Amino acid sequence: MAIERTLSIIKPDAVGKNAIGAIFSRFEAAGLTIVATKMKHLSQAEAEGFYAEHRERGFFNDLVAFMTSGPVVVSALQGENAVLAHRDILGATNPKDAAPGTIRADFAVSIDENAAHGSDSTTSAAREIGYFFSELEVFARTR
Ligand code: IDP
Repeated sequence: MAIERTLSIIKPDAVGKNAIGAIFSRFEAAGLTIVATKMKHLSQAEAEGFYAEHRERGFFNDLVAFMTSGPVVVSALQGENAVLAHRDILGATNPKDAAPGTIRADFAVSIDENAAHGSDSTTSAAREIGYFFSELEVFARTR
């Protein structure tokens, strides 16, 4: 089993529902360790840069507007197979398809406002963690 890191974003809808602690608890219950975290209100340029791969998609402007609509909580999570382990507990992108008990099934109402983001590969994770955190802000914690 590989020890990996992945990026989590608790999106404005879930922050607005006061669900930060509940979602953090799920990370820890799944064996993931929070090794960096901060609350931030993304600027338009930060949100556009983060989602640059989706720039040509029809939902891009709505996604950027949503992600800049309120504060988010960005975190780096570490653990065995962290990328997949995190996406498993997030559930499907569309909460209507998300398995019962997943974060998106429990905290999201629509694909546009789906509670949380998780990196989709170790390559994306490295880029996304570097997008929000300096090396000094990510702690080499072990459990
Ligand atoms: P992911 O967040 O599960 O990795 P992606 O396909 O990378 O899903 O899409 C990024 C984000 O863009 C999604 O989390 C969702 O908020 C939004 N999104 C994706 N597909 C659609 C869509 O068809 N309509 C509206 N928003 C979408």
